[in-house]
Amino acid sequence: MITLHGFAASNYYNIVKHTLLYKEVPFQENLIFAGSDELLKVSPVGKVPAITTAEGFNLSEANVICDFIEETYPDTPLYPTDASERAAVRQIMKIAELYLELPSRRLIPYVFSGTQAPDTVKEEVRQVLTRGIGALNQVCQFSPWIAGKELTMADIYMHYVNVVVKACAQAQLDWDVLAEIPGMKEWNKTMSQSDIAQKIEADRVANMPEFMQHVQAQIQAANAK
Ligand SMILES: N[C@@H](CCC(=O)N[C@@H](CS)C(=O)NCC(=O)O)C(=O)O
Repeated sequence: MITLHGFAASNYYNIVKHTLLYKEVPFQENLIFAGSDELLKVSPVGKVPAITTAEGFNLSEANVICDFIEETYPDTPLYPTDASERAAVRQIMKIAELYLELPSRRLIPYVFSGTQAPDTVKEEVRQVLTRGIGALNQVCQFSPWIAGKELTMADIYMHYVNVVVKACAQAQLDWDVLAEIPGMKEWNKTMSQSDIAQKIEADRVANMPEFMQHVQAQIQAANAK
């Protein structure tokens, strides 16, 4: 059986968890936070998520893990068979990561510490997000799914990217980023109503207090240096 390493408050972790649940692949969860030696054994850069297969194969990076799951468990496919359509799905995921997720993540330390990011940082983040919004407005279809008629990996990926974008941009930039992409909010609501998304959200909420304790301990340790 696959072991999924990480914690339920992580949106990257939840991309993989949603994929496993959607494909009905049996797995067990190993609660582990970033920054531990145990995680480094299965994830070379020490980030969540990682998986270990029954054969003892370790793999990290959410989209790489999802592609591995897709290839290993091709039933209930999450990518189209046509190469162009498949590439279009990956394009949405890449744009979402580079131009929405990663710039938003620059604001996370300020969100966690309850401080405001410097204006220069905010401006840089705003510029990258603006590019991402422009790109997603060109490539997202919402007809009804993000890449067209079928639900794909891009739907799962974007749904969990939006968790971070929403929280960070609202708190630090006073900006409702999802409202800038017509159709995104309605689609996101549909995504959040699935049984899988609701289970993942319940697990995320349950894990939050322990995760925040971990974050506070890390902040205190850094301040003590
Ligand atoms: N590129 C990685 C990013 C994963 C990531 O940033 N995970 C966060 C948790 S949501 C993490 O482990 N952060 C700890 C760190 O940056 O050291 C992926 O796609 O899996």
